[in-house]
Amino acid sequence: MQDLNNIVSQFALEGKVTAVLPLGSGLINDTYKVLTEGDAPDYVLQRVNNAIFRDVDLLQHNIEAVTRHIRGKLAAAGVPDIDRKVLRFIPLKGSPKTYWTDGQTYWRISVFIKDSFTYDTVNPKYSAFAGEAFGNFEAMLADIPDTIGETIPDFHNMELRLRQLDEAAEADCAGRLKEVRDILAEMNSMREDMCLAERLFREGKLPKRICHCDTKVSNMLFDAEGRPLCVIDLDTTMPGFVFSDFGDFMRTAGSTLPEDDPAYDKVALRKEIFEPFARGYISGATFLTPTEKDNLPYGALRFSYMQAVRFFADYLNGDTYYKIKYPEHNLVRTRNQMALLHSQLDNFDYMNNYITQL
Ligand code: GN1
Ligand code: MG
Repeated sequence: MQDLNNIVSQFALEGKVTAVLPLGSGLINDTYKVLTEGDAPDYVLQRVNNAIFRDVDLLQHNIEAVTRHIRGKLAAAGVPDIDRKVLRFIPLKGSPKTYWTDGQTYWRISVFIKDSFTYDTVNPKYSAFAGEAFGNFEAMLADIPDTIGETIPDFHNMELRLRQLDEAAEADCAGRLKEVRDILAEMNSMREDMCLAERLFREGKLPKRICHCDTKVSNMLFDAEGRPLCVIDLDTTMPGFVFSDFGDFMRTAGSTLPEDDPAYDKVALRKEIFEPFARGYISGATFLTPTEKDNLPYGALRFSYMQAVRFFADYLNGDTYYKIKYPEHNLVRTRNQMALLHSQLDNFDYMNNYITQL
């Protein structure tokens, strides 16, 4: 265990630190809340997982550019209370850099937004606002002047994810494949359909835009009433297809159960979330082309499938990527995401009809 107080002391914080406590449920980085005395803000300390995010300098450069640009847009639009609507990262003492490293581990600190909450689900009323918020997020970034690099190259490339699955199955290094061949066979039967976005891109029919690329519902802050405040977890904000942001929200808030719940027969698409979220998203994402809009239901399928493929590949690899709490955790996640995919497939015509009339 590293000396967190020493790490915290590298940053130009206000107030005297009283405690550093674990926070959040992310599967990649380690997150802590830094409490301070009196009126000074509390903070969020994160250790960036540099085995996954190999170029932390690029990553923080992206995040600084994205938050600066959004801050400017909000100010220009006269939005009140901007500090609750966009993250603010703290520089080091005596340096403008917003991360600290001892050469092995990488750390950063942002201001904790007071009276904000994260949820693993969202009610129908506020999912319209959540859709609008993610749509707006992309709309605001459409004219960012900085170059935003890929913090994980080919992060949401379905063809690459399938190649990684092939490699994991081929190597079978944890000896787990024999028990779960049925899952692999089913995934393989869907490959072509799920790589539609990559084909459209090659044909010049689908653009890449700066997207958040991790819009699970727990990556948004809400106020006490449940209204969205601020989009967080900006590590994967990079060029991608809009399906990423639509699909990942539908995968999480748009499911009856969390991504690792083993009650597979109860996993289903929540229409009462899909409808307002789609409406909100389309109203916020003012730039959508017809191809992007028409394929949003595919975006939902794509992300349940992609996440199932990623969890499954990690299971076959012996759990080297996602944090797990028990040995079968990634398998349970895989089956859960496949159950969601089935429910979304059952509702594919319904989703298409709904989007068409918007
Ligand atoms: C990871 O960092 P976190 O826990 O918000 C993952 C996402 C997955 C998600 C599944 C960098 O997100 O892509 O969708 O877990 N992030 C990375 O819960 O791989
Ligand atoms: Mg997160």
